Amino acid sequence: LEPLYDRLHEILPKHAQDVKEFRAAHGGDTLGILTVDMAYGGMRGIKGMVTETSVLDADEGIRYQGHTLMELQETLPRGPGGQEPLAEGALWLLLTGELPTQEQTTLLSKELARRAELPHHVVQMINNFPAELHPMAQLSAATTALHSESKFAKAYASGVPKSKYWELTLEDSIDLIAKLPVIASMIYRNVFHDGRTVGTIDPDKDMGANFASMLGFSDEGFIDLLRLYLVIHADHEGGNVSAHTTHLVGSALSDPYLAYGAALNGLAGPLHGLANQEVLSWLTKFKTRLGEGDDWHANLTKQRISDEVWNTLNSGQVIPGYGHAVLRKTDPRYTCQRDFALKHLPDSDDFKLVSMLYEVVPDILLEHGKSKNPWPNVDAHSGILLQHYGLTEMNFYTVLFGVSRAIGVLPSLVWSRSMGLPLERPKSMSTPGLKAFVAAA
Ligand code: CMX
Repeated sequence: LEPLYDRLHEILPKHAQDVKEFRAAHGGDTLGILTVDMAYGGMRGIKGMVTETSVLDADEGIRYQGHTLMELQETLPRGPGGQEPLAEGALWLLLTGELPTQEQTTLLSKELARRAELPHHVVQMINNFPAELHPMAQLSAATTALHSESKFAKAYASGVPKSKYWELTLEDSIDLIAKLPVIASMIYRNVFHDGRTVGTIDPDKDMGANFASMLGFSDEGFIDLLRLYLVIHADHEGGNVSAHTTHLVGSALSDPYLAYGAALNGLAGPLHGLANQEVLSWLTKFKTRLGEGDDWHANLTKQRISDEVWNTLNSGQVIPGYGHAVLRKTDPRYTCQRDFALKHLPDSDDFKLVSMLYEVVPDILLEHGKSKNPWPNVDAHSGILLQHYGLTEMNFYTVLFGVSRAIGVLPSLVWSRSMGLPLERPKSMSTPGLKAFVAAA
């Protein structure tokens, strides 16, 4: 990986120096007003942390190092015969801020393949998990157990200087990103199939192709979908639960395995990554109510959708896949997947259902009057694409998200360590304390 290390040795220290000078000149400037509602309201809108890898605009969506996802679909290197960008290209971009060449992307593909092997104790641990344990709990436990491999933790224990932290964080991050598809595939084969390994890692193939093969899929359309999936789920700036958890736990100098294991537990929540499973579960129940077996689509009307959505809302539940803490327009990650569906499965009944929901749900959420954003997010679409290619086990969907998210948040951890960002420790207040503060102001 010499070319990557060389670039990062040029880029990151220069950036750290730039930050130092910026802080010396503007460290005392204010970034906005804090209100009592912000303290109670999940800190929405507080500009309280720095994430260099990506920035989310409420209307436009995410940009990875300044590039929109639509741009990246055009500019990142693609897999052989495929039309979708490679995750390795996104990884290079998020780490360096530079669009990679085909050669640099291939270098990363080969390196990820080389580092994929799991230690014996983690293989044993995964094989001993009961099939009833949710795949996300398995993924997070196995990730945490990889702590045994941490180069960062070993070097820290032997007194490595702070200036080297980012290099060791990078080593662990690349190792972990390489191993996650293997862990995920083992979990998939154990929980939903006979536990036997199917595909093996081919060092001449990309991450998406190898991952698909280990899951047991060879369809070119599925491989391309997985490549797209891995790219669009990778990063969503710093405040979302999984990115923020990685940053917070990493700020205690817990190594990347411990930090990302914690993040996966957050991703497993129904308001965050588990929403992709929740969407499919919601759709499946709705289809069952519409009709027996495959007959459901004959009874599908906008009125039936509207009734179902209102029933869900009136029983106090959220409509999974809709709404967002920051976005105020349709999530471009939804649009990328919709475009994929229009290209590859335009006649799918499930796609028609998801498209009709898109026409019906936003108006209902507006009328309902609670959600600040009535538009669909990334999770509203992913499930039906996976169903189309035969990955039907919805309890597994968040694991795919978990493999992808590492590609964004671990580079962010590398940037954080290179800037020497400190332990995260915001001030909290009690209600009596807030009341006294407001009274005295
Ligand atoms: N259906 C029904 N009600 C919704 C809603 C939805 N899809 N989205 C928001 N609301 C409600 C909230 O529950 C909240 O109600 P209360 O005041 O009773 O608590 C109110 O609208 C205001 O919420 P908000 O400010 O618009 O949204 P938040 O920032 O609090 O929450 C999110 C954002 C994503 C958790 C929320 O929109 C939601 O629960 N969506 C459904 C779950 C989902 O799709 N999550 C995936 C997000 C993407 C990801 O992280 O993977």
